[in-house]
Amino acid sequence: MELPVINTNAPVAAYEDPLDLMDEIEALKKERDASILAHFYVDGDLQDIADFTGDSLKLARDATQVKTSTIVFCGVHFMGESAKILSPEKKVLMPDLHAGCSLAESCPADRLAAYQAELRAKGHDFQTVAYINTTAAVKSLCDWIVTSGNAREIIDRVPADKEILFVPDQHLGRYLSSVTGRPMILWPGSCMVHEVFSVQDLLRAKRNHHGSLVMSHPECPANILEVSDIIGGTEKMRKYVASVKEPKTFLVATEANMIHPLKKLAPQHEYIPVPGIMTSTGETCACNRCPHMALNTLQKVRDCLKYSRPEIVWQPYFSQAQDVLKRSLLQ
Ligand code: CIZ
Repeated sequence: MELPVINTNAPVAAYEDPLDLMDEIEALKKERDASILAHFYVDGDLQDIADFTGDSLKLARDATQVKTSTIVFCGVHFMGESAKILSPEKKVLMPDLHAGCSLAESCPADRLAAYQAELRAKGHDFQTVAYINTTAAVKSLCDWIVTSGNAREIIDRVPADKEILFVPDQHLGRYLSSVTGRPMILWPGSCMVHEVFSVQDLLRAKRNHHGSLVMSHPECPANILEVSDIIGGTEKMRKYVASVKEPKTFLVATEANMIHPLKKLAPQHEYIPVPGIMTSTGETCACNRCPHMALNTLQKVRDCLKYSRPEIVWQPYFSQAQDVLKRSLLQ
């Protein structure tokens, strides 16, 4: 697994008071007729100023409902793209267009097209199901798009006589195959954040917190899922903690910013983020934070509202991606 390269020569943004920035953002939102959508994996301050928060499924649907002419999407690139594709008439801005995704990067469109052709040449009769963490160019080559929130329902829609090629997350694909009973051909991608949880550390934390429950995202590898009490995407995690009235301790194996909405919704519980482990040294690291999500800051939100850029611009292949996104997320 490649760790993100940190550019120590990059200019450091001058400190600005978060409360002043929030006031500026509020005023600019009105001036620019904008709404802010924020994923659960961005910093808590951004979630607090957002008009809509959620997982990528909810946010893609929210994007089609917002009344303003502009959307500022605090998340990663594929999420902004999906919002633009589903709401082409809106201006979609992102605080930082470099906020990518290790899963999306693992599956370039040309390699997927070549692999699909190879499978067809070998006689496979399949449909391609893509996790939403893919580029629009990849989506345009697929039959279905799933999120952690709708995956089982969508997989049930794949005709029983078809094989399934699942891209790009091998761990999510393996998990979905086990819960749906559908065999899958798996693309070998994985998420840089969910890949780094150590099962030994998780078991140690469980021993140290008697009665705690392990709650894991299905992007985690099988050895983590095997010792988990609750497996689900971020919306499922929220629903679960809200349904438990008795105070509990949850060991949470997903992006650490997820603790923010969990605490807000169900403050009776204690939430402990499972730490990541650097495979190179075996040391605990802050790698349970997604470096791409971390590119979203209050300053950048203010600046993108102020200058109306950077913007997700409509691309010719968005039309094909629109068909599959609509069919999978809106119908
Ligand atoms: O679907 C999403 O938004 C992702 C990437 C994770 C989750 O479970 O919310």
